[in-house]
Amino acid sequence: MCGIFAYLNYLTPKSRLEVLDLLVTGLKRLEYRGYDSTGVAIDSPDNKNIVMVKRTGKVKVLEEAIQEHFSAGDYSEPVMTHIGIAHTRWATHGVPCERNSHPHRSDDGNGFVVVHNGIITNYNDVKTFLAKRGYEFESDTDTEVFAKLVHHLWKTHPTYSFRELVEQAILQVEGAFAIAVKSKHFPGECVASRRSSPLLVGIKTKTRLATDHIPILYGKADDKKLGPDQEIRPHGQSRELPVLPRSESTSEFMPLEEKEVEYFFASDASAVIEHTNRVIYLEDDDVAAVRDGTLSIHRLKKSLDDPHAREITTLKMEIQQIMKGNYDYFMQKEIFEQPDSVVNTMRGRVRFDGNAIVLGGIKEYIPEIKRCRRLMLIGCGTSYHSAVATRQLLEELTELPVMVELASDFLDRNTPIFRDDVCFFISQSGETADTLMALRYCKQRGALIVGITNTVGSSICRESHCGVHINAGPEIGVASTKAYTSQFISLVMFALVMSEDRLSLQQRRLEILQALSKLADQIRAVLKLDSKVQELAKDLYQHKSLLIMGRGYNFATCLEGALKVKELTYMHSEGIMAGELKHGPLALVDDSMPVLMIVLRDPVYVKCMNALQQVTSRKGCPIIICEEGDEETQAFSSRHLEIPRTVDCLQGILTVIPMQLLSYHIAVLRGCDVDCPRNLAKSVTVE
Ligand code: G6Q
Ligand code: GLU
Repeated sequence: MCGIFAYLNYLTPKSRLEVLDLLVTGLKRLEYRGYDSTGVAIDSPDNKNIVMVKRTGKVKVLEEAIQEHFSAGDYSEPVMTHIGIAHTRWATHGVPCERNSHPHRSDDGNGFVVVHNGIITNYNDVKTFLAKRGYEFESDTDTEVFAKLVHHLWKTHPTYSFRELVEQAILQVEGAFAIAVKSKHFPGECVASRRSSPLLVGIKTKTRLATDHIPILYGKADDKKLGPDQEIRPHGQSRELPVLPRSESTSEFMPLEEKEVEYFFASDASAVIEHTNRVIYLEDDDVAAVRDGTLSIHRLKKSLDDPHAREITTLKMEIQQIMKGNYDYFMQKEIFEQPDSVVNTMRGRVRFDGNAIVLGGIKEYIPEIKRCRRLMLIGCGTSYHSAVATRQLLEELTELPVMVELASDFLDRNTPIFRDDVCFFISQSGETADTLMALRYCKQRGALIVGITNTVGSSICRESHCGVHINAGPEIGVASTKAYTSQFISLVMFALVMSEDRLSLQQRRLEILQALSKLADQIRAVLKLDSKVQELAKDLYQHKSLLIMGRGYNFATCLEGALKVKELTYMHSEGIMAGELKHGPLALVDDSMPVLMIVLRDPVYVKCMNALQQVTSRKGCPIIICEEGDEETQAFSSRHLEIPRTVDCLQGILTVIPMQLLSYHIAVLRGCDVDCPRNLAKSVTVE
């Protein structure tokens, strides 16, 4: 989920030191994406080997290591053609350490080396397949299987080209990835591909390119099979390797052929813009290959709506702009990433066709968790709110008592903890001091510790007995947004796992699974409310306070919405449980107090309508978040935001998004620093 940068010079003399410099600069441009370790691979001076340098920590650390490593040996001699690959890693499989850093290699001789972003979800099946054939693994990553799979295919299919080998390997892997491969056996060639993770190719030539399009070459079914003994078993099912199609050139188009050319493969344009503004954005399952300085783009299967060619786009943006995409702030970008980040959280875990859920990181512990006395969910700030949001569903599907606790308060109270408690520690950063202290407190008392974090290898990860990585990708804005929705989904998936064998709950589970499958599209629909929310922000931004009311499954949205407003806009805001209104907060309501109410068609609808009437009869004119087409509720106010209908326990994901957008727009209107609100830090490592 972080960064790939690869550089190929063809008939353009460059020393290996210059190439390393380009690679390091490329990685620096991708630093904003967040990462935990780095690495590069180039050819050795005699071209007989590939040299790799990897480091945990910042690109700066890698740069220093490179200076040290390459000071001896002849790396300053210019070479006509060379390919170097580089990577920033955001660990998903295996802690950040040198051993797990990319590039990963196929064998001792570094025959094939690979950089990869994303997750190979069936890596365990591929690993078993390769282990049976004598491959030994040296890292904990999913990526390594890819390098070794290409090597296996190379050995069994000596006639295949480099590109064909990578294509065949891609056919075997599932998940989301962007990948770039370099090989000792195919000098001067590079093959790259993507599925759900971004990747583009930058092209730099001395003269203007002869074409604006790169034709796409399609696969043709071939009768070669790998043989019945060579099966990869995806998700425990037996599946023979498919008939392998090999793509072939069609005579209609010629690939891009240039004499002197440089190619850049990168996760985004920020890494290439200083070299060239001519780029091709690869589409899912495109395989881009450079051989003899010629770039070609291949697809294995042709679909009816495929274009004939990929267009070469001319970038007109500045680097700063590109890093944030079309967004002004990282927070805004992260809000809009949620249709993808929620899918990444579920990827490889939820199988909608078989209604099955596997959480690999806690699978072994499920029997023990089922025997526990109670579940405790502990966190701070937004992470705590994700516990509030899912508590009711956890109670329903686990039939266990569930306590939700703010880590700081939990410690202040010296809360009694028992050996048969299961304690969940929820944290985006995995480093929050209060949460970590609470974890240690519970661990000392013998409870089972489950970590729910976004940062592999963080302190909370390391000190937990087991856990779930939420895989939301790096979150840069201080205000947490996509981590919240991914924490929410991780806890929902846990509840679904716990109820797998409860017959009476099957209908409910099915309903939730179906709703999960529609969630990404529904989030997209909610994000379309952006301009309407912006208009509402214009009404609100000069006020001093905003009350946010709701109950049931949406109470957490009120708390989280109020936190977002406070931290981003410095305005007072309060999340109010609608049932508590008449016990005090109603006194605040008059015709000038801004109020936002969440009123959805769920089991507490009638009670929410009561609260709405209590507010309107005190001359309050609330903004209402309600369901699409719910005219009865909308009749109570001229200002409303309609969200799509989903199952009650997932509503909180859809209702929090307008709150994220609202706080963002108010902050912009008030001139606040959206990504770094005053007095706050992304990782709170002090108590
Ligand atoms: C919210 C903030 C903050 C955060 C907590 C806990 O927008 O980011 O409330 O959620 O500081 O942080 P962790 O989730 O990293 O433990
Ligand atoms: N899944 C790979 C790993 O854990 C790649 C992670 C990334 O996107 O950087 O190493």
